Amino acid sequence: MELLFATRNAHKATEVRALFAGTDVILKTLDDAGIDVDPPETGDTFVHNALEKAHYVYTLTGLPCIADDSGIEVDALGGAPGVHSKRFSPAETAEANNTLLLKKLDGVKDRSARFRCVLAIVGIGEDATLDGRCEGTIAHSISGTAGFGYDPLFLPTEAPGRSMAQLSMDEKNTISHRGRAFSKLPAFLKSRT
Ligand code: ITT
Repeated sequence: MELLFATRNAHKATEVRALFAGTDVILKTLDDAGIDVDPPETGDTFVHNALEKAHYVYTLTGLPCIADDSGIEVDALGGAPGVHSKRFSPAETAEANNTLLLKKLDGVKDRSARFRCVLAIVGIGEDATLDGRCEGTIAHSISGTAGFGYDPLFLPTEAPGRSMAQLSMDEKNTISHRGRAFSKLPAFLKSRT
């Protein structure tokens, strides 16, 4: 089955491609399809934004579409940055976002956090969402160079002593919010075809 992945984030696309390599789920990104749009995300929840992105591209193309809305929730910040993870700092770069997060947690003891991902599927029967999460804590400094975004600051509970940015892509996909949400996709597709 071919699905159009409504993302402009090359890191997400690389991770998800690795998950489906050698399977019959064929993913095309917007770039692959030559579609030059940036799907809107105007809501306050991952579910709203994931469905909004998938709908936007489905309306343009009529092709079955999926979209991922994801982010990091920090308990001591009341769940922020959450859906605003990408635009947490004014500069909107990973480096500036991580610096701001460290600043906001300066002197804070409770550093518990989680990554969340909602995967929306539009155009295969009723709209649907699948989700995944990964629990951990925010480190006191960055480490590692793999991955993207907040990975260098995130210490997954399931990978003691390493940040998400110190895991291989396969290791990240096994425990990550995105890996968990997308690993539910084959069974979902089977149930709809
Ligand atoms: P698309 O909407 O085009 O898919 P995006 O980067 O705008 O790409 P989101 O709105 O879902 O995606 O925001 C995701 C942000 O959350 C991302 O930019 C990172 O800051 C953070 N994030 C999500 N997943 C992450 C991961 O696996 N590792 C590190 N940071 C992540």
